[in-house]
Amino acid sequence: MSSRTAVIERKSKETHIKVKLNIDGRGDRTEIKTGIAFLDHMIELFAFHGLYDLELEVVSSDTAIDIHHTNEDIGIVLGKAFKQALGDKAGIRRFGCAGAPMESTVGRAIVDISGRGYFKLNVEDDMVVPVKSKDEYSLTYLEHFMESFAHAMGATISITLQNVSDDVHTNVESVFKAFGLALDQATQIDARREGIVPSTKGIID
Ligand SMILES: [Mn+2]
Repeated sequence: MSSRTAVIERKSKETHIKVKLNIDGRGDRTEIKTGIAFLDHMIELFAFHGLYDLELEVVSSDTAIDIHHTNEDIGIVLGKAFKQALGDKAGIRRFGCAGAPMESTVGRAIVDISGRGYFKLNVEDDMVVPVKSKDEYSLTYLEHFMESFAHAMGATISITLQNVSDDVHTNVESVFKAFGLALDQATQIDARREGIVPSTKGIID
């Protein structure tokens, strides 16, 4: 199997981001510098549990406004990196499904590397409105991040949060862990499918 890696640099008038990814990594060789401490923690968890080697650097960004563009653009760059590293997607499992509990909260992620970018967040108990993190991170930002990732990668991603906590950290962390695990499953090679693109269409573009 050739190496499943990607190096991406994206520069816009709002952000400048560099990323280096190895899908077949160990998870503990990460260097995440987004400038948003909360998001560094979440992306590190994602890479650790997904067993990705990941370097991500936000060289510059317009966080003087707020974290909106930076959060969104990191999602775009990571999605592009996974898409590039997977190439023609021959042999991959394509689907992944995982859950991660944290205290009473459960984050569940279902991933289909379908070529179609779509994202849906289902919050099962929206009676509780979680407070924002110190970096102003919220479920709305989580939604923006995942949506950008899904569209840039060409993946259908469905996330469900059960027993929502009033601590945004707990909610978002359970989602990033579950997403790392589900994406790891979906990107793994199935030996029975050697060289075959996992679609009855014959391509996933
Ligand atoms: Mn934590």
